[in-house]
Amino acid sequence: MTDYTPPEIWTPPENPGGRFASINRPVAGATHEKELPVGLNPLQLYSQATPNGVKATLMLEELLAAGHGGAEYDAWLIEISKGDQFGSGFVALNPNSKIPALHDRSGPQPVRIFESGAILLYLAEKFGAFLPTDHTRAECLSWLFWQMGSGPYLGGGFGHFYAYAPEKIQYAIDRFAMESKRQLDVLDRRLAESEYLAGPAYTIADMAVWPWYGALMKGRLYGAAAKFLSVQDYAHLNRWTDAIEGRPAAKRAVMVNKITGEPNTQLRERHAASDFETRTQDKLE
Ligand SMILES: N[C@@H](CCC(=O)N[C@@H](CS)C(=O)NCC(=O)O)C(=O)O
Repeated sequence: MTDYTPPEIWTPPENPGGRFASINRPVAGATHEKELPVGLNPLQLYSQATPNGVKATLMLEELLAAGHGGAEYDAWLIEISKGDQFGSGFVALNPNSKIPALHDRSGPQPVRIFESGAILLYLAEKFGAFLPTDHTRAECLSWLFWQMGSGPYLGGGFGHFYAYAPEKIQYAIDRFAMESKRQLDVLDRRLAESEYLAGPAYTIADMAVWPWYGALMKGRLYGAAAKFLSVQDYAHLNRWTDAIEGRPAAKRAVMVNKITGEPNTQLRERHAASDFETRTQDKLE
């Protein structure tokens, strides 16, 4: 138990501690001038391979795999621990200073898109793909928006207090473990009755949910969190996780803008499909 009593008016602590403390600020806007690089492809992605970033690269890689050549993209690294998201060029694309952000330069009028859910929907509508047009469309949108609302409880709530906070606060961990387990059960029950979240087809709803909940199921999030939350109990969620995990586009998507883990799993920037092969060759030589 902490003996902290909130003052009448909050002021930022000098040293908040914990991971990410150095990039947390109580104000928005740019901290420094920095233009963003621009490549030759129609779509410019500015991101990092966090779960929110992987949503965008998964959709782009799936579009390319499905033959939508107009989805060719340059993926530039925004290193959030270094504060790249507060550069003036990035803030002009996303006033909320969070990855991923997309710039569509394919038309006469460039279009900026921020928020991963908006990026998925924008691309689905632009290419007429992975968003059903039948009665399952509403189900797809429901699960897409479910992820946008639920993910922060798993990440900013459970993940933060379980893995990143400078002290282990049982009340906070219990509260968010409870909610995370409930969410896993929500998904498991849906996937017991349906192959994918929206219905029989793989859609942007799955692409929004898998980078978070699939990563948790596979032990890629928050250290020992998979064991702590007994993820093996969710058989249907496991089946669905494996199905997406096996997709070639998913294998590529998790590498893009990745700067942690084994070197052969990282592709710092992506500018062409061949970058994946070059990276593998580089490591072999
Ligand atoms: N709701 C946003 C969340 C994006 C987000 O939280 N991105 C994190 C990385 S996963 C970020 O950029 N954090 C940097 C910061 O908070 O300064 C989305 O879905 O795109």
